[in-house]
Amino acid sequence: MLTLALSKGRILDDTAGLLQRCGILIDTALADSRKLILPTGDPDLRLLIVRATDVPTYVQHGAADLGIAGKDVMLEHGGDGLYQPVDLNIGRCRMCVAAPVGFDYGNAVRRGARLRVATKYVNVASRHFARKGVHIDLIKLYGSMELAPLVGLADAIVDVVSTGSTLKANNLVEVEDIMPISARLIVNQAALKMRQAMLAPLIAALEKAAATTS
Ligand code: PRT
Ligand code: MG
Repeated sequence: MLTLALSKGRILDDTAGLLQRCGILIDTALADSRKLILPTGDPDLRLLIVRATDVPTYVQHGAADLGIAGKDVMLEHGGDGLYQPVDLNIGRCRMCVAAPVGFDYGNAVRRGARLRVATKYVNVASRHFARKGVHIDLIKLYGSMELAPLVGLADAIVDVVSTGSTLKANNLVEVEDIMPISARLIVNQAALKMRQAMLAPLIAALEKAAATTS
């Protein structure tokens, strides 16, 4: 029996579509229920539905053999003990720096101002600003980063953006693009060796389905 950990929330629908194209059927009624372990049409494959940021933890410790997690999540986690063999081409968005309309971010950076940056992506943000030589004070948040600059908690935020409508609705603009983000297949390194025969066909099927995702 293989165990695949999936993120509940916004990428679950796209993930279910991808699995379907690999011939893995999920009972959507069950997926909408409160069950945390779901069977699939394949008696040798079950799914865990967990919080996005917990997916790498389940896979790292071998509680799941493999998982699907955003690159944003993997960058924060660090990816220790995990193979990331496939870009699944779903959950596309971009990591960026955003600031209030009217805040001259470029000027603040040029004159070496110390910026207060609110984010849940503290590792990505520290690396990004260190690379640019910008001094920052990081403020760790767990959600709704967009609020922070509106109430004077921060000068800027680092967050993922897809349509841009959340930024717009809160009078914020993207001032720097950090990197494109998409969901990744992650595999427990020990499982890849020990359970190669079961894992290889599933990884190959996911890779093929991802390649045909527009
Ligand atoms: O909700 P919870 O705290 O449990 O976890 P989460 O918010 O990290 O997970 P979830 O389910 O919201 O997102 C899971 C994954 O989806 C993330 O790890 C990303 O890889 C991917 N993803 C893709 C996104 C977005 N697009 C996205 N737009 N994750 C979050 N957003 C948020 C963003 O943070 C911002 O608040 O959506 C808002 C912006 O959306 P637009 O369309 O207005 O730009
Ligand atoms: Mg969320």
